Amino acid sequence: MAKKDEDGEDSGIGVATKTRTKTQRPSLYRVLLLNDDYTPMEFVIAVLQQVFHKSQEEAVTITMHVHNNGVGECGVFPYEVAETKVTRVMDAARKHQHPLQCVMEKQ
Ligand code: TYC
Repeated sequence: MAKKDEDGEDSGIGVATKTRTKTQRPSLYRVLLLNDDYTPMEFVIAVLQQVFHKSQEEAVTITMHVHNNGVGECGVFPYEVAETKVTRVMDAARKHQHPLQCVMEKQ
């Protein structure tokens, strides 16, 4: 409660009661696709569209980037979302017997 001065006006003196609660932002993880010599381009493009909601054009750009550079980013997500996407990619790759690898790393 703020002190009132003799005239009953707020003196501006008081006890600070606000606590600064540190906001905990979730850690973010990059999801990366790794290149290999066997997974068909079309499969990688389809995965990027279905799992990462990329447009055809974005998916092609990322696929070519991975093909040319060995690794590329599909997106950045909170831990559990990143984990689910990695699992979806790896399950699809296994199902179609492609060696495609997808990993996550703390940003
Ligand atoms: N290098 C593969 C090929 O030539 C294509 C490919 C692209 C594979 C991206 C994996 O993450 C990958 N068929």
